[in-house]
Amino acid sequence: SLAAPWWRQAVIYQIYPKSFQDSGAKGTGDIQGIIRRLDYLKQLEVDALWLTPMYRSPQVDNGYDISDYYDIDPAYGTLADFDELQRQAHARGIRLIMDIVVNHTSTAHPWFQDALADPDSPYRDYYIWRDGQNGGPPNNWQSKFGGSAWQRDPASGQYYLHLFATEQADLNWENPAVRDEVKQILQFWAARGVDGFRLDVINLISKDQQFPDDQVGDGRRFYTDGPRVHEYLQELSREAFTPLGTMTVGEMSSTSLAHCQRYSAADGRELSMVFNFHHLKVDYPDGEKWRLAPPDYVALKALFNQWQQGLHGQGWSALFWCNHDQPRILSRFGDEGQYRQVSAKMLATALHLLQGTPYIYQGEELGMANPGYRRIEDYRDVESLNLHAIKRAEGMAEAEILALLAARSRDNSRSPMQWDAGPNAGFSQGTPWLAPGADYLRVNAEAALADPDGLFYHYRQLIRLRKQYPVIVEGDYRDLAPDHPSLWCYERRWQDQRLLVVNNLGREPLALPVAEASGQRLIANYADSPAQPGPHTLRPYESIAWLLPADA
Ligand code: TEU
Repeated sequence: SLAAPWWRQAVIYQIYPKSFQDSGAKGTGDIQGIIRRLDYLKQLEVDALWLTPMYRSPQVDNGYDISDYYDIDPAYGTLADFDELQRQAHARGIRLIMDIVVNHTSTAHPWFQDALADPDSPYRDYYIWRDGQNGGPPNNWQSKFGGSAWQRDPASGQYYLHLFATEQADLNWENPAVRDEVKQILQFWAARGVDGFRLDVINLISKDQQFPDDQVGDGRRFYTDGPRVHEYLQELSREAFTPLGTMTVGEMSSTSLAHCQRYSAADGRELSMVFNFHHLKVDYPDGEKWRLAPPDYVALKALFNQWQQGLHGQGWSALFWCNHDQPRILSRFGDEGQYRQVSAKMLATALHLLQGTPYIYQGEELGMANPGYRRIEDYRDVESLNLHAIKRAEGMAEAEILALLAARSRDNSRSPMQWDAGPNAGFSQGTPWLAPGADYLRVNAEAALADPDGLFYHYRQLIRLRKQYPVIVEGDYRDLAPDHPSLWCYERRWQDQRLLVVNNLGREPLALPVAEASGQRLIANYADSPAQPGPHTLRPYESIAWLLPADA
């Protein structure tokens, strides 16, 4: 059909099921809990839900280690619960996006168990095995969770590759049987009514078959956007996504704009849209996650400028500030104190008025902050626990390690959804698997819904504006103050519509260099923000969007 695909106007809500809603007293969220909260999501007016993995899994990496792609983990419920969720979501006009993790499987997956038990099994070649070198691993590649990316199998003496945890063995995409398995998985879930797929680290699936040592890095150059990745995605698109009619969003680790123009090309040859992470590294000194620095907003704006212009008319961005792997944006680029509401609204506006499909991560619409854990016992994430062990072995002081985790741990976004001021923040009747943030008495969904001027309704207004003004969906992008250290001021144009968005990224007042004299205010975060553009001093974190008259 000639109709624009649904996802171009959509806003998608990400659910981390383990932390969303427990329907009982297990302390972990489940599918019945999600069903119970569908009316809340309907009230926000989101178009679709992305559910992180709920398949059978030993849960070493909270479900990103799958042992059965065709079943729901009992911790979350049953396939019948899933079918009910699908029906109930669709009955409310909400679509479902499943997370597909096919760069690797759990080592508990029967394929891997077979491969381990018998080197002559056809499943041996589903994974990546190499002989060691000089009594050590085949090369010096590093796991993203710390240590060597290779693990030795004592029985055969060979090593298997795991770019993530030891319990997450990388699949061998060179083997056509693996690619056929992936197509079957996609077909199975599409047949169950799923509308789209989020593809985990999908730009890492094709490895340089020489498996060379990396003289200057951790090996990522030899598998990121690898030699056959576009070929594999085109095959999946041809044989699965296109015939199934599913949207796709690829998670692209350390990628480039040039590759993303191809991954998300408008002709649909590969994927619908792409996540990239460059804008969430502007507070990483020299790209190092485990070192702290304040955000560089000139760099942030330069990245958005490059990606907005580079994908305009060519590809499509997935826009996001938060997900289950990132600390809370409010704690990172906003203000948790006096300016909590205005800074959270500013960040929402600045992102949602860009070109692309915005994603809201659970609790972002409430202004949830990092939970402020102070002890290593508070953490659960495999990456955080590995980091702690590695830094201790290197001799780093405990307080310093805890400061790094408090800022950067993935558990910062995984604390339970704050529903109300009752016990356990309304998340569970039992002890939550991860402690809720201490601020839940004030910051919770019940309080948010009762505040007509609050953040929740600000997000809803942004969702409505996207449906109402095609310039938000279709417009181009121009940064009007690229060198300013804290003013983010951009213009979008489409046909005769012009949109001007001004954001103060900091708490110092800023004189606004706007020459325009007339326009219509679409959204702002101070009740008395000017209705018309013109000379104005932006207050702390003030953010305003005006629709401007067409050019003469
Ligand atoms: O994450 C991929 C990824 O590269 C990261 O964002 C990762 O969390 C980071 O490198 C750690 O510093 C995806 C999933 O979103 C994540 O939850 C999984 O752990 C990972 O893949 C492995 O499946």
